[in-house]
Amino acid sequence: MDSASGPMELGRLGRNVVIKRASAALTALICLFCASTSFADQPRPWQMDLQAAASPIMHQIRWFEHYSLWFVVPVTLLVLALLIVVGVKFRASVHPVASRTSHNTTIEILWTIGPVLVLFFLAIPSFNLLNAQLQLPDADITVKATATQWQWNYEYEGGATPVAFDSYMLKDQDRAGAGKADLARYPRLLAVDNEMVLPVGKTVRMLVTAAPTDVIHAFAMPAFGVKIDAVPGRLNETWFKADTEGMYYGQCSELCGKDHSFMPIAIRIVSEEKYTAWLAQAANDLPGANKALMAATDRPADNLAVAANVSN
Ligand SMILES: [Cu+2]
Repeated sequence: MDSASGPMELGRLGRNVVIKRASAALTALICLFCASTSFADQPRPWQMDLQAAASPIMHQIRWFEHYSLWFVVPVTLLVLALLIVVGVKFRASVHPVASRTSHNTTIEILWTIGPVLVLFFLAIPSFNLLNAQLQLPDADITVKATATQWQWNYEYEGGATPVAFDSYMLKDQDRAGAGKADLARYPRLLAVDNEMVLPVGKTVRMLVTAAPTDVIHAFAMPAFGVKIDAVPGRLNETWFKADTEGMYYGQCSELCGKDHSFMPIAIRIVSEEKYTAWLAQAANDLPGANKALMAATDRPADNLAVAANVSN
């Protein structure tokens, strides 16, 4: 008895350590996800899922994705199961003489009606989503994005003083000078020198084009569910309404030449007051306006985990 209780005790201790380590790892993982929400969304290493939704359209896209999986997964499993059953049950060694059945009315009816129903249930919400994406609501702000090999130009329409600027990918040697050394907030290959700044909760109309003698690019912002071609000589239109403040990253999404992967899109979503102040200052002094906005919105990197619990 005594000799048996030793190993059992050890086993229990071992199990406790494993459970403790697992719960610590889980907590760390949860903290990691919480910390990441404090600077909105961007692609991450080994990301398997879509970026977190930050606009009504993207919420709808996420919903539709989950909804369609309820059809995709069962159909895939059914086909896999049928393949296995048929492969095993009707293999040559068991069934030396092949069946000559050529018709079965019940099966014909079932496999016609089944797919029709599946397509019907997929098509209705899909068309609704497409409509919501393509029907522009009344816009509060209009910004024109013009793509050139290889940067973006943003032009704020309708203001008293025009605000327009180029947005280039941030080079590593310029990070310190720009005050953007924090790689978590300003990731490599995604951070830019001048972000597009927009207010939270406002409907933004994006006019998207490419410079007249340029090539086709595409304006994409995954967290807002936006992706639209930038075609020379043609003005495309899309919209979004960001529902959370923070920094969002996208990339040119149409292969456009050698620096295609070096023309990111960065949008900083801030409160309406901060946006108004930034816009007024940006008309005359863009670097000053950006610096003031960074000072007002960016928190020190070591506070990210703490800041995660405070909405920005
Ligand atoms: Cu491009």
